[in-house]
Amino acid sequence: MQALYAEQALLPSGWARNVRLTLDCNGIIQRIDCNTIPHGARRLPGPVIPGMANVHSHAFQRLLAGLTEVADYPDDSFWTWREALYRLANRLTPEQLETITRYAYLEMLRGGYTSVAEFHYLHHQPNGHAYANPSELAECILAAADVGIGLTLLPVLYTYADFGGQMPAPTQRRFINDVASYLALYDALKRAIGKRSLVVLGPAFHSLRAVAQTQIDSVLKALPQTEIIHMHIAEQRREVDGCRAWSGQRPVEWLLGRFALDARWCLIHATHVNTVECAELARQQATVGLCPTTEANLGDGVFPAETFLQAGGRFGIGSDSQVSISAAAELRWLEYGQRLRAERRNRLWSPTQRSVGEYLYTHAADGGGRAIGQPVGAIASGRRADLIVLDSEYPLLAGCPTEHLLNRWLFAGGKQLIREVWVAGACVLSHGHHPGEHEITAAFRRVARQILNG
Ligand code: NGQ
Ligand code: ZN
Repeated sequence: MQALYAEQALLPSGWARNVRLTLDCNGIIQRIDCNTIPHGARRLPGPVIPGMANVHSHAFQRLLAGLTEVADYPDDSFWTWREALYRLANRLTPEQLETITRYAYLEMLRGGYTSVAEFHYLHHQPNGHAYANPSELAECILAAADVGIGLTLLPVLYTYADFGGQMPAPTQRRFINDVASYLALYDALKRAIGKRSLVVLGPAFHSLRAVAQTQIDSVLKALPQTEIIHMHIAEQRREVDGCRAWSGQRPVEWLLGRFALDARWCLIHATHVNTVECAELARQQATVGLCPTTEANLGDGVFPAETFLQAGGRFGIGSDSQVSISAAAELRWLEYGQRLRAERRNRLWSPTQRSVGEYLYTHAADGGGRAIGQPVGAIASGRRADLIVLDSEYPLLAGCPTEHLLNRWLFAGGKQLIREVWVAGACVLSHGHHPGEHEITAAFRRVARQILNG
């Protein structure tokens, strides 16, 4: 038993004062008392909010962030970026993958993320042959989570290059499995994870470009217990056009017509959805995984968040291509996309939560936690004590009325505003510092030089 005490904490009912959290030995919140005194509890040095779930990460892409902003073609696009991405993906050794991932996860803790769903599709050797241990690369991801972040490992089924079962390109060889090899990998990972308390396993389908309906059916039939299912969808217009040419339907329309999209489903991007698709996704309680800084960077488009949230839709946020690793930046750009489109201010809020930052943060944390299958996303009993402690000494927080705290951070502050990060009742980051940071950072520098100068 352990107890924590905060003068201010953001609970599902709003900001509360003088809050005491009682945790069990697994870091799960057993009890919350408000308007109380510490009674020997450890005092947290600032306002406390729930840690954020990162619902969509390809950690290795951190090495490419900011290296694709030089114009190569008059018409640079997602698809030309993807060529650069594939070149990197085809060079990485298991050790390099682990080193980059561990560093990215350290940055995630610094950016306010206390758990991450890794959408992992790098499975084989560059020539497409399995490693002697077929789950070698996925186990590198597991190892990298030793920085103390919660991990939802999503091994990804990737079989085809495009709609209608197109043969994969040589540059995609590392990604490719059929249903049988995929399920064998899934099983091996279940064994490798064993009883690790901060790790959850779930299935993922890369996209409608990369898998066939019968494969989705077979995988879901083989994994009836799964509580989460992730998939990219409708990110680029070309993908919408390709889906229509192949099936006569838009991607989300196609999916809705064939699967009951319950609360287990997390659809990544879903950028190009119409009003009918928005309403139906919301009604079926699927989560959308929005990655606004990546979607802006890749020229994907703007998700119609106002329409989706008004329909009661659930969402989480993800750092995806890692061009930014900051929960605040994702939420800021989610709101700014809507403002730029509407030519108005303050778009995403509700009558009970008029603070844009508070509305976005609490919904993304709760929706994200659910989407990644971890008991996180709110300071509530039964949830894990994944917490962010804001720095009450930070100048912009001095005198800041409680209702503006999150807006100060999301719209005007930076990472310095995060004073401590807690995962499962353990402090993993204090003043931006992590006990392993020197080693983790030095290893990343070494790998970056090997790959970029080698
Ligand atoms: C990915 N990235 O899975 O990393 C993809 C590109 C592909 C985004 N969708 C790879 N943002 O389409 O094969
Ligand atoms: Zn992605």
